[in-house]
Amino acid sequence: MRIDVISLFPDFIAQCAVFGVTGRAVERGLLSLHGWNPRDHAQGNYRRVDDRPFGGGPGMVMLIDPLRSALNAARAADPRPVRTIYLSPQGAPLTQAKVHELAGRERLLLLCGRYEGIDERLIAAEVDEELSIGDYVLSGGELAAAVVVDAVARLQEGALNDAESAVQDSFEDGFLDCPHYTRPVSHELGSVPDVLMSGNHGDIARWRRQQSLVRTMRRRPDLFDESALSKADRKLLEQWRAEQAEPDTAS
Ligand code: 4HQ
Repeated sequence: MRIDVISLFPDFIAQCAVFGVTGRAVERGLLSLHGWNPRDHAQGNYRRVDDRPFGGGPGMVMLIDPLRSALNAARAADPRPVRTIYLSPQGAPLTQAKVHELAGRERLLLLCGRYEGIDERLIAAEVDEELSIGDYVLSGGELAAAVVVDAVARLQEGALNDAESAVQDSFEDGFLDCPHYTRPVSHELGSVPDVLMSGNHGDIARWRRQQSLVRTMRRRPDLFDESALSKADRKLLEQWRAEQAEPDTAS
């Protein structure tokens, strides 16, 4: 997959492709990242990329033309069709389902705004989709674009090693991940739950599933719909509730 990023700080995006899973995806030829600076497409001695907002108010707004020229240069660099995405708090929330959809595309073109944002006419004419990485305000779209690049890169076939398999991650099945433990078995901070040392893979799988369910219910009630649970999941939740009601029966 090829990702092009329009940004006043293209080096920032390039740095995403250096470390860890993303770096490995680039090394393995699964991902290529290309930065485009609208300043290189700006006119005049000052190479302006922004101007004051009509109607007044604080801050600056990014100009249409340097961005449009950078977008067109990025599009022309590869013949395959490309989806243009603007990162902003006004966008639809980025979810793991959306990440899967984006990861299946051959090309993405990510548009990063600075200042107060981008002239709305450029967004209306050139952007296919507006995405937000969360309900908070960044000083630019670069970190949001880096989030998209990272989340999409690790889903490319062959990017993760076997040990890093994505299927168990939080959100892949709509629930939060279960807790994880490693050596030592006993530590002054506590011991590892017995079930994980039991060697009974059925019990371990059920315990992990139960932990995922309970954590999601408690920490993310917005994601949790008890009425949509399978019979098996409902049973795990009922068992957990019974244990809460009578915590001493095991010892
Ligand atoms: N910004 N999710 C404002 C964000 C953001 C977000 C990017 C700040 C766009 C103009 N982007 N600029 N949250 O806060 O994606």
